[in-house]
Amino acid sequence: MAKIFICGLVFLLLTACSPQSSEHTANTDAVSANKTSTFEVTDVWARATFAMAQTGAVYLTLNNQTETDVSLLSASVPSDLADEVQLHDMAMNDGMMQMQEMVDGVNVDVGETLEFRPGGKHIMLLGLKKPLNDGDSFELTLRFKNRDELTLLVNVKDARNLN
Ligand SMILES: [Cu+2]
Repeated sequence: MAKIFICGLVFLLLTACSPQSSEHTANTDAVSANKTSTFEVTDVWARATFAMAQTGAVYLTLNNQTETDVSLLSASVPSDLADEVQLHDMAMNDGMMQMQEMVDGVNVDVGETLEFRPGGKHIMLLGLKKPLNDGDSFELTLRFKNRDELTLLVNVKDARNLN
């Protein structure tokens, strides 16, 4: 009887501890200006463009494990890279999928993980001044409502090489 009780206790301890340790690992890997924060921006990349491209797209994942909703208002890149940066989403328009600007920004609710990915939400670079080549990197600054801005390094990847 005593043995069973001990095993049960160990099992409980293990299950109680494992979510915490995996969360800790995720925080360590996260790109974040504020280490105590549990708002994370991960998987930041831009799709490589062809030589004369006028536009580019950046993708990332926003994960809000704070106590308050987070609102991403805008993004910017150095002026020698692009003229303008907009937050875009895809929407049906006259039976066609088209992209449109999210002029009011985008909300990340408490506990939500929001993915910007090809075919969905993306950060659009307009008036691209040079092509984005596989292996390049550049700085992207995100501005939030009620939150410090965040500057991230974006790696350019050839989408054909992605899994
Ligand atoms: Cu777009």
